[in-house]
Amino acid sequence: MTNIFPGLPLIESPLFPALKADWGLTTEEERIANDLHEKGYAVFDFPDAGLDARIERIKQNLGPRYGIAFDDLQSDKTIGARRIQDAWKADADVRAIAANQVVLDLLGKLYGRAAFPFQTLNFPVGTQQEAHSDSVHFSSLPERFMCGVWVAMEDVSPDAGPLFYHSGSHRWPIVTNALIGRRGFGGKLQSAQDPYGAAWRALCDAYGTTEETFLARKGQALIWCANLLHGGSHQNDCRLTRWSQVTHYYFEECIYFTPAFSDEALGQLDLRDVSAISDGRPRPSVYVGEKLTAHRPALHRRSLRQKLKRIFCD
Ligand SMILES: O=C(O)CCC(=O)C(=O)O
Ligand SMILES: [Fe+2]
Repeated sequence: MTNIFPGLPLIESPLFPALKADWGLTTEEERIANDLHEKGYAVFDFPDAGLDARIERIKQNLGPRYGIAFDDLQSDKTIGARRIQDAWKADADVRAIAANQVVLDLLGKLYGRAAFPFQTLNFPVGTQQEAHSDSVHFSSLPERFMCGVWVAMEDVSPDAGPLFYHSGSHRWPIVTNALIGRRGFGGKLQSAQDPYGAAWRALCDAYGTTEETFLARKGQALIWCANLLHGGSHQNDCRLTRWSQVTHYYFEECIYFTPAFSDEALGQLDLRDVSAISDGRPRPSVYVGEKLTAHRPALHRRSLRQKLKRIFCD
């Protein structure tokens, strides 16, 4: 069957039930596809026989950088840095998890475009972040060609601030500046999520959903769709760890930008310079087969100063 909507990820297309018959999915891949379509997330066992050894090496390598007394079982683990961004640059195991070929092939099948990883985050504890959608940070045109893959690096206790999500929220309106009546282009924010919290809470109230937590086993992974509301629950026991890695993926042949600092209708896009972790090559923004050039006046690339500032907000 021809896909009349190439501008939608296959798993988010209204034609999904008819289209998936042609993909040659295994039973497990079809379960993952169905879960993403219906719930906006899917859980699977991370496909890497060497994962346990990688996890141990990552903990050894990154552990000292968090400023946390991991060896003292009674110490507060939530003090200090709670995340390291883009550790893949110096850690081959973080990179291998991000660039896992089975995951890349799976995402490519599910979305109908080749996937590439562009950012990693490594957490030793829960983030305790409120419900949010990553789409204010990283979006694409056409929209929704972004996803996160969260990997549990230990069994997660209910008291360790597990990941939570609102099932089905990927189908809710995408909260953009236009939706909440603000201008974003050229602005500055302490956190790129700040302007949108009330809107996300209003949507949760309106749709009447509650948070579902993911009590993951070590080695389990969860894919979230671009617009799925998710966050980190309150950590009841500050002595616990909750080691995890999140890799964010984009898909080929899109425009890549930060909606929090864009006004799309005016052509004012805060474009992202993205490169694929898997092959190190840049992925310039492309719109329906045409590469965007930097000199277009309405388009804006971040200055170095803005980039440095944003590292702490993304
Ligand atoms: O691990 C968590 O608590 C959430 C992480 C998250 O929201 C993200 O990386 O996008
Ligand atoms: Fe997130």
